[in-house]
Amino acid sequence: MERSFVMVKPDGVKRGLASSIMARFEAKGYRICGAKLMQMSEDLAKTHYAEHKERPFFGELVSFITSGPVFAMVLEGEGVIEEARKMIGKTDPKEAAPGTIRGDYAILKSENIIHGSDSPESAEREISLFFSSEEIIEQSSAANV
Ligand code: 3AN
Repeated sequence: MERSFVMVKPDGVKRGLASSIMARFEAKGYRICGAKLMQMSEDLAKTHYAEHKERPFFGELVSFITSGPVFAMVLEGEGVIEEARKMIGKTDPKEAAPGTIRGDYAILKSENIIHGSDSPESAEREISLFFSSEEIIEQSSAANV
């Protein structure tokens, strides 16, 4: 089953939006198979955002994403990678439609509340960067299911 990596950024966690954001994905029908509050190290931030390392805002991006705890999640369900991106909305919150997470909760591109994997390759890479295999629970094999 398809999986995606989604992360509420420090601005979202500080504003107390982590649970509301997680609730949107659960209400849609995706399973949460991993979730944790964590402080990203500078090394992890640089690896995660490696594709942006030549961009002028790279330094800002790394200091912002390490400025406080993030809430990282692994979501599972059919088509979750593309659909979670639709639920998240455009990178610039000013262009994100109302009803999307960025459209509803954010104003600035540099503080846009949430990250979501943009392809199956990034999903796989990001899940393994942030979660160990023991931290990902197959719900069908959980004791109470
Ligand atoms: P997305 O998160 O929608 O996939 P990307 O991958 O283009 O967007 O950008 C990664 C992150 O870099 C964004 N979430 C945003 O926080 C930040 N970012 C992108 N463009 C800018 C910019 N022009 N100025 C500041 N931060 C930016």
